[in-house]
Amino acid sequence: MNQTPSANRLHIGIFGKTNSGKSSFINALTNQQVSIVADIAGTTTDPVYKAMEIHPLGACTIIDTAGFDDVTRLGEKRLEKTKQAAEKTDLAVLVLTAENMEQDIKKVYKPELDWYAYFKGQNTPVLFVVSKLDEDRKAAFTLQAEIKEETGEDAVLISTVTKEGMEEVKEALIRKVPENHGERLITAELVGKEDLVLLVMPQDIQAPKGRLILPQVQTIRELLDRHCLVMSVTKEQLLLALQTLKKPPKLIITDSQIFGSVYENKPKESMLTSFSVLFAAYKGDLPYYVQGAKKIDSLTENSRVLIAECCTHAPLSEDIGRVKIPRMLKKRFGENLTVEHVSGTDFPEDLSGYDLIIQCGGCMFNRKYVMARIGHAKKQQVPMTNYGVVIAHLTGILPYVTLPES
Ligand SMILES: Nc1nc2c(ncn2[C@@H]2O[C@H](COP(=O)(O)OP(=O)(O)O)[C@@H](O)[C@H]2O)c(=O)[nH]1
Ligand SMILES: [Mg+2]
Repeated sequence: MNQTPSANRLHIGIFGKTNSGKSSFINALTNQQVSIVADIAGTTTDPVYKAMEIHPLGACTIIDTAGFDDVTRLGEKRLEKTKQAAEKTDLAVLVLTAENMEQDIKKVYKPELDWYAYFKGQNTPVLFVVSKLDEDRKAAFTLQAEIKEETGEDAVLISTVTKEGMEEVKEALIRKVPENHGERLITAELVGKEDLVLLVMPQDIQAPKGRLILPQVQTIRELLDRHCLVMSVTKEQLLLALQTLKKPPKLIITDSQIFGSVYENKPKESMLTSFSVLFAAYKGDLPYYVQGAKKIDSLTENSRVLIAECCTHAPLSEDIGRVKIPRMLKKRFGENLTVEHVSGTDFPEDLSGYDLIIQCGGCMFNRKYVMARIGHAKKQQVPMTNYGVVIAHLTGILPYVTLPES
């Protein structure tokens, strides 16, 4: 694993009308030919996600989107995809071209201003970029002043032809990076410097050959960064490890599948939690998930449950989401219980028909996107939980799991 995981990258989404210069802007920003530039409206159809290092921003994912005024036959579908891209966006760039400056800006730039309002509502910082400065300087400056008056934002003027303004764009982007981006911790307040942490990680047939799964890798890396003492064992070596250690671990993190047996064998003083619960908190809203999991108890045979998994074909999560959880639920509430599945970024806009949503661990999604989904569920007052928390609840271990607070 040589790359920053996609979910941890700063997602910069580029939005604007078709032909405003979005794709050219990305190419100028990255000094690469990432996006196809053309003077035919609607060249960028599906959003293009491109991982790259931008000095000095670090690891980013740049999202090039279709113009939000795209009125071609596929327009509506594209708008859907653009909305999804917006939900993943940590930092939004709105690209505008100065035109019709004699008209009312509120009319000409209504889509841009509406999107600006949307991002503000999501607490997503927005950078306005006025492109094609080389074509009409006066108009660009007028637009900049209008944007300032309308939103209070300082737009950066650029030309992707002369590269004027591109350094300023980078400086502005750095100022706009959300303050807490990348600072969230998986192990939160549960451990501190020099604490001993024991990881129980079965490497069974479900584990990929020759490597560790992403949550394990990320947890180990974080604990090392936090100057903890880290020991990893499989289930069989747990007792030997505990006997060998001079003092009990401060924290034990286990794969949730073997939580019960680890709980029975752990020293009294050691806190115990699971990777999936830590990641539920890291990626989403743990208190809402716990509340949602408890809603299971009031389901009936007539209930409808939606299971949403991010990977379209990962055997392990398929087993949990496609087989394990439905089996557990049907066993308890009857075969007639309705369980529906969606995968990838498919997620229904209307959730009102569901009694419960169960989201996968979301290791491929960034926190922003998972939180946007939770936001939809909350707004429609539909309980939502995730795989790790549901399994902990259904197997009765939830009360014994140490939950991170922040
Ligand atoms: N003169 C000038 N033309 C530009 C500039 N940026 C983009 N263009 C042109 O505007 C057209 C649309 O650009 P493109 O990046 O594909 O726009 P998108 O649809 O928003 O992605 C292309 O013909 C570009 O060459 C610029 O800064 N100056
Ligand atoms: Mg484009």
